[in-house]
Amino acid sequence: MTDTPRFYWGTATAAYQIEGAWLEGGKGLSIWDAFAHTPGKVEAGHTGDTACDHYHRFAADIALMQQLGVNAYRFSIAWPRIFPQGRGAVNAEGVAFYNRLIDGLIAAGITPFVTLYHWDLPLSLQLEQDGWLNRQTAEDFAAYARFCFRAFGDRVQHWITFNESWCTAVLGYGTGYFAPGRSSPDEPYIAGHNLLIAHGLAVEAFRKGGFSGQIGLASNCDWREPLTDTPEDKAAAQRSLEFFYGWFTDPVVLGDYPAVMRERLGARLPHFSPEDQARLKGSVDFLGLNHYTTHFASATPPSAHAIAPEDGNGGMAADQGVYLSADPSWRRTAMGWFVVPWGFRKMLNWVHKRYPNLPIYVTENGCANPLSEEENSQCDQFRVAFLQAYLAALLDAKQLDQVPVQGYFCWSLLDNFEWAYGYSKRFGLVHCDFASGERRPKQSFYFYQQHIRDHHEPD
Ligand code: PNW
Repeated sequence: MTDTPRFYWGTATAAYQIEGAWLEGGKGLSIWDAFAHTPGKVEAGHTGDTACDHYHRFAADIALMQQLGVNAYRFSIAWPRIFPQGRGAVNAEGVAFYNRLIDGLIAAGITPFVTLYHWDLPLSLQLEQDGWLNRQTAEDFAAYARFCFRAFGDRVQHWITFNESWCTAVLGYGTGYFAPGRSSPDEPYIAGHNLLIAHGLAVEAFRKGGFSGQIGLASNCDWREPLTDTPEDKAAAQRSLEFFYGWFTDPVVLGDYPAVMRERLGARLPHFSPEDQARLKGSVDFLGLNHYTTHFASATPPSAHAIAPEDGNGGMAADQGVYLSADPSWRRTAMGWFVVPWGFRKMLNWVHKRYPNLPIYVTENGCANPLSEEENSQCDQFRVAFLQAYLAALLDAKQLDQVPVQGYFCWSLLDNFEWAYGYSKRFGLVHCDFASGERRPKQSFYFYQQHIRDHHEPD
């Protein structure tokens, strides 16, 4: 099967955020099951136990996507549904579920983009070996990935090993806002290192196994605009981008961490062995970018409108020597994230310039609507305006700047479990009533549907 170079218009979700059925179908527990069940970790004590009940309603969700008109769908496989203990015995019921989902998508003319890790590490690997602090978890991930390539690779041609390793490392091991809830200055760099090693091992298994298709990463990055024109602020913005997107992209394209990270972190940043380095260099067929917002960056404290670290860069500011701030006129989403469409265009250009020759997929972009529940359930005009502006910026980058963007995945198809915020933030094109499971397309659903019709590229 060859990959036709058409543009993919899609939506994205993640297993723990939508599936529910946390104790069904032979699934093992994940670190997010444990974290959400720990009092005080998630707003209002919400959990993903039922979420959107997608495990039972996936056929209806495929029908919604058909109605929307997308030709691609990015979802994640729950590792503990395949290997309940992280390794060893396979859970056939879990494999059967993803077979049904993949077959249903293909029958509907929707290309599956499969993420292998969207944060739901099997709990046993956390308890037995400290999760991503231990290289053994990278070996276990590679075995799980190899199993998925064999089980689903006859139909899946687009693979993403890791979603937002920055979040796993910084929020999971630095601030502790996300599972496993650890808080340390150095562990983010160790966890990040093992995530990269895991990616390298998985891609080696993919390529040596002779599977067809493409494999890459979905890494997040916010744009950093120099606060002033001084060389110091320009360098601060560049440094911040290298600590953010470069941290996980330089190694898989160029073979090592950005020089500025090594300079500033010294021995706190682990080294790759020559074997790991050889595996990593050139280990992506495309670049995935999850993009949500923009900040100003400066080398010295801004005189006004500073962003608190916990609001922006997750506490790694001291390591970077960068201060973040914002323009008070920028609108904010319900997450408090700034709406700056021109930052998206600059971000895409930066990625292409630093890593030429690689196609780019925008693997996530979207917003949590700040309007009231009533407006949010139908007339999500804030989201319509957000998408209108960000999609225009995308098309400018693609058409005017010649950035090789080949796909865009709106986050998210459905309102879902928004991690530490529980169900209090709604990112969906489709409203979900979490009590009844009922789905109802919002205004943004019809907006995106029309956008896809207007920008359809023939196969
Ligand atoms: C991403 N930050 O999460 C994830 O990939 C999705 O699962 C999530 O629902 C979506 O974006 C919206 O939040 C992020 O603190 C979580 O910078 C936190 C941050 C960024 C992305």
